[in-house]
Amino acid sequence: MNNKTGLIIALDVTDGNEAISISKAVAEHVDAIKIGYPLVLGAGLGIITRISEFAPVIADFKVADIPNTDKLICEQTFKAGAEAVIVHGFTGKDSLAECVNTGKEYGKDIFVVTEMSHPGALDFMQTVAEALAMMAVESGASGVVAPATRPGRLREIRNVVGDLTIISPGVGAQGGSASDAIRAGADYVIVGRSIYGSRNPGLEAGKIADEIKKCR
Ligand code: NUP
Repeated sequence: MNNKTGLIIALDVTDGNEAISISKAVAEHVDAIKIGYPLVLGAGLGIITRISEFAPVIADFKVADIPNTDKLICEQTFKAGAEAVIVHGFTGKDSLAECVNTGKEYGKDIFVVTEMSHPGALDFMQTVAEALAMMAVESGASGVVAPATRPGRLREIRNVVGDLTIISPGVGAQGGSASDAIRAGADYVIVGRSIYGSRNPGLEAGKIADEIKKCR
């Protein structure tokens, strides 16, 4: 993933053709297209291969199982053409190590969730977020996911992970701002509904890419 615009679209539509047309419209403004269960359950795993024509695909599968199952999930996702998989860290060191090793076998990236961006993350995740971030560093993962909705927490997670890549969701529909997240230490912001739910996704993506450019 080349950091040109600092923007990743979260493409949570469920129709394959709509996903392709939005991918085309936003391609020049994004560094990656993040897809997840909504799109893959709606359109099939092959949608990863189709979307890869427009930008590198990050598969947000929040993998969270025993090591062997994690490996099988990551393998299938990389074989479909994903450049990166998002995994959970709370399953522990052995599960995370299996994901990271599978990523290395395929020459692909693993991103580890730390503190999520929604309010419910305060119930359990916030208390262990720094430990998860530290484990991500020690595991050799490529980066972490940290919340744009809490720039203060994003900064604290940046302090733990050093120069590891941070991708940061929660901009727009969840209330976070792209510039605040970048200033707090995010390398990339992830934006979903504000782009794919707008009348003109290409225009909206361009505006957010401009905002990021100005504060870098
Ligand atoms: O902590 C997280 N918060 C979050 O919103 C971790 C995530 N992976 N996401 C994902 O980012 C979420 O599943 C969705 O795909 C995207 C944010 O979308 P939106 O709120 O901009 O529509």
